[in-house]
Amino acid sequence: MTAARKPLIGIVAHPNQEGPEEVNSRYLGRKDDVGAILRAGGLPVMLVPVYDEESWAEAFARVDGIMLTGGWDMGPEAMGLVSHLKIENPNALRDQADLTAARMALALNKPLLAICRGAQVLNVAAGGTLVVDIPSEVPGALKHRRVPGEGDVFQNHAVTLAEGSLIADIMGSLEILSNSFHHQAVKEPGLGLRVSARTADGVIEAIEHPQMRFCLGLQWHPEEHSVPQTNMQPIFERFLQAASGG
Ligand SMILES: [Mn+2]
Repeated sequence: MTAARKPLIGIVAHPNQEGPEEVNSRYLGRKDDVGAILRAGGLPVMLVPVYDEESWAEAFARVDGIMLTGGWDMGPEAMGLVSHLKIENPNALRDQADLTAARMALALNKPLLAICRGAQVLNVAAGGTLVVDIPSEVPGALKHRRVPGEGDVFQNHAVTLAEGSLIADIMGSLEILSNSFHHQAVKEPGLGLRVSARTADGVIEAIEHPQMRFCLGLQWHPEEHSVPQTNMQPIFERFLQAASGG
């Protein structure tokens, strides 16, 4: 008897944004993202931003699910803005690759797990808007990230999950503690998306698409095991279950 075929999860790799040109021409994936998929029983493969249209289409036909990962801000063009002073370290190549992946996942009803920046990309791909800079746009905003010199990378905060939502069902609770390391957030949800989690300051922490097999955008980082009180692995397990046709 042969083992069941593992679902193939396409993780969109990102351009290296640090250093000289020869270093910038490399594409990266993060150990924690890959590890979370492996632990949940999936086979992660990297999709690279230099694919042409035909390669994207073929890659999409083969993978069983798509994962968009964390990173720097989206650029103004990707968000439909002329410019914005508070955008941090955007990369047009990455925006284009992530948006292509999100749009194809939506169009093909492919299971999609979008983390942090990925959730923002998902929202923009569906026609939604973003809070470009939380501290200046959200009155009374909680702290959603730490800056260098403040110790641990992550700020932790409580998140309230919407009753009846996919994320509440996965977590088995309407209140969780999550890590937080983001500068932007979803503002107006895109077509078909619903808000399924917020922090006490009203910042949107999760979006999902109830009409899709599995489409979840999380503002926090479930792939990082920085909050021992909250087991995030069920998120990946449910994603893999959807990707394997369950
Ligand atoms: Mn947050």
